[in-house]
Amino acid sequence: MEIKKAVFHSSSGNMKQLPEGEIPEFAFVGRSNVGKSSLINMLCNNKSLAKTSSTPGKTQTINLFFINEKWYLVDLPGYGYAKVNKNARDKFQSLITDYVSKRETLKHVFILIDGRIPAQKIDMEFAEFLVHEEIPFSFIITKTDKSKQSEIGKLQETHLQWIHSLNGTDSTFLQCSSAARKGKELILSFISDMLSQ
Ligand SMILES: Nc1nc2c(ncn2[C@@H]2O[C@H](COP(=O)(O)OP(=O)(O)OP(=O)(O)O)[C@@H](O)[C@H]2O)c(=O)[nH]1
Ligand SMILES: [Mg+2]
Repeated sequence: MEIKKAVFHSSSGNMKQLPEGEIPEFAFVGRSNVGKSSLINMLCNNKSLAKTSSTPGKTQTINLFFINEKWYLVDLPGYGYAKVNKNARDKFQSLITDYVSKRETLKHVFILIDGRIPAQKIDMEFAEFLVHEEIPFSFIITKTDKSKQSEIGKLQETHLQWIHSLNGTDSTFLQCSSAARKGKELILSFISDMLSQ
C-alpha cells in the first residue's frame, strides 16, 4: 500500500471529541519519546504532519490523520513518564486506556518499543493490559539505526516470552527507523492486510 493522501483530521483531549462513524483506526502507543509521531511522519512522507520533539511528552491528545480517505492513523500521548508506583492500569493515563479499550473503530494497536534500551516493564504491562482487554496488537521496534541487530533480537525474544507466558500465543514484531526511513513498506503492508480482512 502507498499513502497517497495524508491529512490531519482532529486532535481530541477526551473521548467525546472523537469523530463518530465507521472509519477504521490504527493506533501507535508507547513510552514518551519512543518515536510514535516521527513514525507517522515517515509513513506519510511528511516531516511536519505530526509534531515531534526531543523532549518527552510532546503529544498530549489523540490525533487522527486521515489516510487515503479510507482509514485513520492515530497518534497517542506517551506513557511511562509519571513515576508513580500504582497498579499497572493506573500507570497509563486514562486518555490512553479509555481510547484503546472503548473505541469501537480501533482495529489494531501497535506498541512501539525503543530498540536502544533493554525491555521495559511498563511496555510489558501495557501489552498485558491489551491482552486482558482482548485488543489486537503487535510490536514495532523503533530507532533501529541506533542499535545492533543482536540487541534487537534479544529485545524481541524477551517480549515474545512475556506474551507467550500471558496468553500462550506469539506476537508480530516489525522494525523501523524513521531517521533512516526503514520499515515503511512492511508496516503499510501489514495495515493493508488488516484493512482487506
Ligand atoms: N535516531 C533516531 N531518532 C528518532 C527516530 N524516531 C524518532 N527519533 C527522535 O526521537 C525523539 C522523539 O520522537 P517523537 O516522534 O516526538 O516521539 P513520540 O513517541 O511521539 O513522543 P511523545 O509525543 O512525547 O510521546 C525526537 O528527537 C526524534 O527525532 C529514529 O528512527 N531514529
Ligand atoms: Mg508524539
